[in-house]
Amino acid sequence: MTSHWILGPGAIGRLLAHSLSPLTDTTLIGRRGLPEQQRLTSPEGEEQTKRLASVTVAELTSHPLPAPGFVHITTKAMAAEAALASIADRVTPTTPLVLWQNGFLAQPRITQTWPGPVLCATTTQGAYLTGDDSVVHAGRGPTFIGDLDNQHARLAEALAALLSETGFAATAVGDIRQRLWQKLTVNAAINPLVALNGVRNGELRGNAYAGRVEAVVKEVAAIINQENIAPPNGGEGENAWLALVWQVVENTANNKASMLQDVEAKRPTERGAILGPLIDSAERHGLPCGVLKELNSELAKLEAKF
Ligand code: KPL
Repeated sequence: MTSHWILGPGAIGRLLAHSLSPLTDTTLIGRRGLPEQQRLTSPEGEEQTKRLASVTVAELTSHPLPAPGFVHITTKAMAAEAALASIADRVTPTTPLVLWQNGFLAQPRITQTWPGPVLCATTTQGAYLTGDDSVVHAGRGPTFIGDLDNQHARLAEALAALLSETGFAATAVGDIRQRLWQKLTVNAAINPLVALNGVRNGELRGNAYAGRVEAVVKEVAAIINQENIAPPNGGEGENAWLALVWQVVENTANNKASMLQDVEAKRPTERGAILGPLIDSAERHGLPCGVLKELNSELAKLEAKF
């Protein structure tokens, strides 16, 4: 039985552990210990309590576990590299990694530096924690898995098949870079604005914010074009991106976006992984990015007060 380590027991990490644990040997790894009994509430409201194995990074040193078949990194984007470094000497360097981060920061860096295969996953599964022993699976959504250099299609297919068997619907794809940048575009248009203004996604449709959403999408559409990312749904240019953003705003109108949740909890946001790659790309290509930079510095000021 292939064993899976899940580094970063947040909401997606715990949802993964609940899904994988009947079929595989799964261990959650975090900085602090977790209760053994863990509750999962399904999107239909059904509750199930399971024993999930978990260890701290420190315990891994004193009681080494057999080397895993896969390491999933489910931390926030800016913590992924440090999390990997904290266990790197306890796994063989050819161990496949699966990166579950938002944005496009950790993925290219770890792909360049890790000797083994590095898969990236992008998911629209909705989940949130309600305590140290409880995660709510708020909504089902597809997950796509692939590697940035398209060299590990078989591995991505095997993992997607395993996840799908557990009910965590996943598909192996050959265009994960496109999909990560598409998601990043949507996140850049929604997350900073809702986080700075303390509103739910649907409120962006109002007069107070719609103009700023459009201004962000205008800058991002030009940048993403230079990154050779095709507009979504076979559409063209800025309008296709705007339509996608409004569609997601509509579908998630009642959501508190992840960046708003971070701000409310006074945690650092993922602005570096979401706005950072867009600003870097704009600067490389000599494109305007004043709106993105303004959002980034407003978020930086807010985080400085935490
Ligand atoms: O991905 C999201 C997030 O909250 O990070 C969106 C799509 C904005 C939904 O809330």
